[in-house]
Amino acid sequence: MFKKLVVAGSVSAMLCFGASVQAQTKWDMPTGYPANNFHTENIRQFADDVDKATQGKLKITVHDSGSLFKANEIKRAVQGGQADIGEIIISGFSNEDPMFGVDSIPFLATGYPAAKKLEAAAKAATEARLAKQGLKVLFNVPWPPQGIFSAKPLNSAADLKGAKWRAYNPNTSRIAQLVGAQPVTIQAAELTQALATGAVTTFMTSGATGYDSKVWEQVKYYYEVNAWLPKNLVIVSKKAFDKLDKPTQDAVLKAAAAAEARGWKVSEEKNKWYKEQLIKNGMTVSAGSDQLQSDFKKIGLTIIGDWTTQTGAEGQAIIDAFRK
Ligand code: PCA
Repeated sequence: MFKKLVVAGSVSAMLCFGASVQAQTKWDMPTGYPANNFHTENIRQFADDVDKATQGKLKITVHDSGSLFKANEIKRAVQGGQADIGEIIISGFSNEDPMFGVDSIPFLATGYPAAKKLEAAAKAATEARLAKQGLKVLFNVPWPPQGIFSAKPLNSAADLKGAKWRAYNPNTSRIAQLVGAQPVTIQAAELTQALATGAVTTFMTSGATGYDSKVWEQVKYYYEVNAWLPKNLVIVSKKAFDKLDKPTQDAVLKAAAAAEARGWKVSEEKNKWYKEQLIKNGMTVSAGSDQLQSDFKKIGLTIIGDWTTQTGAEGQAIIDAFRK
């Protein structure tokens, strides 16, 4: 009897020891953008913060540049459990649900304070949809305002007819369609290559991606129309998150809140720096002619009209809350 108890005791001691060793969790985190991009740097800091706060109990390994999954495959990978956590550009999925495209409606929110307000107005609707897909949003960070890059100078939207236009989400494809350009979907990680081979000559993005992709080798003009600020979201599989113990979950949420605040700040601060780098590398940067601006504003009105039709009363309520 006594012997049995001792054995039982040591078995449970072993189990305890085993459990504490196994309590380390490892997450692979695919992201879509290069190592020196400000989103990626912010995410690495987030992973380090989680590591420190949990004393190594949760290790997040960041795989940048679309190396584990291409940028447009990351959402499905996290939904399907092939990755536990990942970074996505939410407007890339507006074909799945128009709500995902709210931050890429041209000229709705054109600066940081407005983008923040729009984010707050659309947050509940966006997160409820993702929750239904088993996804929890940990934090969001905006890209700097989107402008037009072109190999040739542009005076109006008519100058874009027939151009090979790089798109990164359904709204940028739609813009190509509206100006009579040929849309080609290319992820940021492949943009430099697509420019080098002449697959595309014009596109909308931020100074950040212009700088990351060294677009000045082929592209000489940047028109800062500040059309919208698309957001990247860091999403985690709800299943993976629920498996963590409470202190670890709290550490993740705390690091995520810090990453969101830091990311918004860095995005805004670096916006000016990116523009300076484009100029330093020989690009002509301007606001664009009145004609170009008014042509793009018209495109914005078409797209917001489509969006409110698609999203109905729910979408209208978001626009109203944003404009209040
Ligand atoms: N850069 C990303 C998305 C928006 C941006 O500024 C890209 O061009 O793919």
